Amino acid sequence: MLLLRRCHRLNPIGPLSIDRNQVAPVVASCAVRLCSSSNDQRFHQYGFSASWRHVLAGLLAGTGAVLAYGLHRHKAIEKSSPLPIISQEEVTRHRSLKDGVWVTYQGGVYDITEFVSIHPGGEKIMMAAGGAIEPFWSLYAVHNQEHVLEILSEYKIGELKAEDLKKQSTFKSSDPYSSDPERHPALRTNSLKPFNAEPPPEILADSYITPTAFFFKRNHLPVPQVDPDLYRLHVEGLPRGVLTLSLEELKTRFPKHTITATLQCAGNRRSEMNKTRQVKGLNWGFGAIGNATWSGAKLRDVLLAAGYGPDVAQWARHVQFEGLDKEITGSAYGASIPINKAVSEEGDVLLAYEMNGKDIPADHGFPIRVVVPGVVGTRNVKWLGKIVVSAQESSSHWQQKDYKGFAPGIDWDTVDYKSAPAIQELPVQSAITTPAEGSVIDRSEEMLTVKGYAWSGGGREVIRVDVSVDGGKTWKEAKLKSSDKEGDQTSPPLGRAWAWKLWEITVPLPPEAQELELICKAVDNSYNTQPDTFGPIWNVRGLLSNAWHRVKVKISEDDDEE
Ligand SMILES: Nc1nc2c(c(=O)[nH]1)N[C@H]1C(S)=C(S)[C@@H](COP(=O)(O)O)O[C@H]1N2
Ligand SMILES: [Mo]
Repeated sequence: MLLLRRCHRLNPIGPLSIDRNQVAPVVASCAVRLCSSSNDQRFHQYGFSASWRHVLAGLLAGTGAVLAYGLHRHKAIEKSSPLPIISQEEVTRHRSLKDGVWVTYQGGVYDITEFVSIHPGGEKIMMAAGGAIEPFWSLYAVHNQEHVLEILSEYKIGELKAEDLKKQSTFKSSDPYSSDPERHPALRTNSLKPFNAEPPPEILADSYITPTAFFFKRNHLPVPQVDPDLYRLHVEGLPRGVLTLSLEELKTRFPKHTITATLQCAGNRRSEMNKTRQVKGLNWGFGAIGNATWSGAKLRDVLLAAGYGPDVAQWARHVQFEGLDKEITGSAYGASIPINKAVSEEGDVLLAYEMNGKDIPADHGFPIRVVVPGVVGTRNVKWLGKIVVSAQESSSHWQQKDYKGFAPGIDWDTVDYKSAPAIQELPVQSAITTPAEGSVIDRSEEMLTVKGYAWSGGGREVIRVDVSVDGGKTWKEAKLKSSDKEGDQTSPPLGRAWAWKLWEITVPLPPEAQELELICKAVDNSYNTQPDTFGPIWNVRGLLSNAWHRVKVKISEDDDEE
């Protein structure tokens, strides 16, 4: 806990990224490349998964540890090892099947010539020949690393000369983010690695459906590359055993449902809360929210097919999701939702394979992501690899040690993550997208149009947005839109208002004012509304930031009258 707190202090992205950033860069690279990579899937396909499992628990501490701690120990190993000491030069001479294929790993030298032909990843292993294998494992390392090490140990032939090992430590590790997809340059980037970005604020409410390219992207880890042909979804925890589904099966065995749903990160509008008092987290503006159509199989249908029934309902309380993106420790991104939401016919939880009518793009969870409408972004697990029906919540960091709310008096020294429930349904939210903070309005225009979005969690429909142009003294009701169609005010089914409403209001400019404070606040159909200020809802992680949105604009003097 102490460590965790310290991490939070040091790094705005949170404790996990910090580990990665702080340890030697080689460790960072060794961490990831993902269980979903086609390599891994190949392991499964060829039945290698058993033999490749359990590999490098120690390895993960591995490369970095060698550099930081192991280097000076290596000299001792050199002396005591029964195996010969081999120079890098010698290793480098062994780069073909004819001369032998040697690699180094953590200061050991391995002759893997015989292994090449049975390597599940095929010829690719030859790229590592004559050199260190660590940088390649940073690309292809998988959850089953421990076992790889076991296999490797059978081929050990010597110890690398200590001084040559030292040289290796200066290797530029390959970047686990190097295969992240291209992104639109218009996005406002909050963090590059992992990639976190939001659209330019002014365009957010210009389209009821957020264009995919501009939809905010919130990744905790590198984007895993998944081969759709090799992709498998595992459904576990049910008495009938594991149900494994290919992408094709998900698409053809279950009816396709389409919903329009808004996704919001718990950290949306954190930057405003941060102005009240400093919080820890990515400095999101009000763009960590977007509205898209999602198509896929209903989670309910898949769970029923996997054997969910009244007997399971007796004990099952949560549905856990695991992503194919992995932390340095090998643990996958994960989260869970209450079972009731998952199996409810009206819950509309999707295993989505389409976003806005196209295959879900890499950044948003290709090929499958969970869409849990009405529920905080973090539970909408991308690159879904595994579903587990359980009596317990997900044990992942993101379920247990993050994404919870605390009282304003709790700080990093007193926070007890066990004391608060995980955020699920989000509170009511709204923001002004135009005009932008600080913009100058021409007095001769006489009228001012204010636009924005409004949404509430849990399927609660926004029934009203109140707007003030005088700092909250007087209020007017904005016009709500339920699509891009002019005047569309259709209501969704009760309790299933998953999508935001856009709103707009045109008001006369107050005659004397030189500056205006514009404010919006939304009301949902439970008559929940937003608090007026951030002080009383301030929390150490800057989550659930939904106080009235205030925008100050200036009014320029009318040129004609000068
Ligand atoms: N596998 C995985 N799923 C994930 C995440 C992640 O990092 N990995 N980020 C979560 C968070 S915190 C949010 S807000 C949403 C963001 O979804 P988006 O990038 O499609 O907007 O995805 C969630 N699902
Ligand atoms: Mo998030």
